[in-house]
Amino acid sequence: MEDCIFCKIINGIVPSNKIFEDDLVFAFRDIHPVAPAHILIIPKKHYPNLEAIDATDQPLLSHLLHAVNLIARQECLDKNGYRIAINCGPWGGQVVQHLHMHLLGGRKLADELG
Ligand code: DGP
Repeated sequence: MEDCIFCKIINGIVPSNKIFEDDLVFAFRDIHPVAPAHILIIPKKHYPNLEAIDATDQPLLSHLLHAVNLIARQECLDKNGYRIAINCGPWGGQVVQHLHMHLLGGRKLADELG
């Protein structure tokens, strides 16, 4: 989508610190990290948020979670653990309107989610 910052990152129009890419998924470091490891994992296809996903997209969700596994191992987060968060909509704290997962790790995270 033409005015989406994450689509621009995928297309290389906006620079990013890319750490993983395959045919369906792109991952890069968050510009405002809240943990030593803070990685955004996004589908290359534009979906505004998780509510835009339907039953036909289930293979993509599975693919995104598999990418989490690969990235966690690549970034050495797999042993101590990490957290995945998906903010959805205004009350979920979503700011960028392109579906993304936050992968947080590198320190012990707080017990509370929000
Ligand atoms: P959310 O609140 O879930 O929509 O989180 C959006 C995240 O995206 C936020 O943690 C900051 C990050 N972000 C926004 N713009 C950019 C950017 O241009 N580059 C990078 N690397 N991250 C960005």
